[in-house]
Amino acid sequence: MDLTLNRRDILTRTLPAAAFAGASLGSLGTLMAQPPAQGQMGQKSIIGSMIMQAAGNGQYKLPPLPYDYDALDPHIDAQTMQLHHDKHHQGYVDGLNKAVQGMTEMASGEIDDAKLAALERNLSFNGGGHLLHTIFWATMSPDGGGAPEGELAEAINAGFGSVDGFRNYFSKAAGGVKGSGWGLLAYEPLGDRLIVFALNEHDTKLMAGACPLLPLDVWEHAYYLKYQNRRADYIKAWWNVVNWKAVGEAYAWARKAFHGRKGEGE
Ligand code: MN3
Repeated sequence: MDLTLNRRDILTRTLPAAAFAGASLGSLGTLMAQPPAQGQMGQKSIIGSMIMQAAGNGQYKLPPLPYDYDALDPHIDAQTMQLHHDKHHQGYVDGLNKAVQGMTEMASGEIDDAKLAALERNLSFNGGGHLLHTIFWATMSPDGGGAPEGELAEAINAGFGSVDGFRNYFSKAAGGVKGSGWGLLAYEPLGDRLIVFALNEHDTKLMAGACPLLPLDVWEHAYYLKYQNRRADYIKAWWNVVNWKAVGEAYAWARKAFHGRKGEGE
């Protein structure tokens, strides 16, 4: 693989990546909620629709689940889904709104170092929590499971050798998180490749610029009612509800955003 970037590459790859850094709610949502070019995918992506509902009128909002609380049973139980979505995710939405309001207020007055550090932390924690949970709900489905197809499958094979290799690696990365965190499959635009990494808590500042495609919440609140301390069993069950179609759409859109026509079907 040729790793040198020429002048055109720097303009076409680096600048959009910098502009997209952090995979903000707005850019990701606007991008994914648009109708696909040339009827390629037929309808709006589920991730795009949910992200578009995750904010409005200058406020962040809790997007409704795209299925019933008990839809993912027996893999994820209804009570966990209800508490996780209605209470935990709502808490991050409220925290994010409070943090951005605090940022505006602090900027117009005296800036206290300790308060600034706390606010920075709240912004990253709640912003990451809101984005990751929104994509988490969208990438699960009662009709999920199976295997990825098409270009996503090709990219997984290229990056991880095989779908089984990817599954194993992702499961180990997510299972090995110390305390609370996430496993994440993301599109990394500079290398035009898929990467998997673990996040502590909701820290999306890691690997800024990578676009989240498939997050798995491994906080205890995501599984403890049903699986108690058996995180590995929860991860194994979660593969049965992964909405690969949604992940494939997100991959196609993210790639197209950074590489234009190149991503459309080479
Ligand atoms: Mn959670």
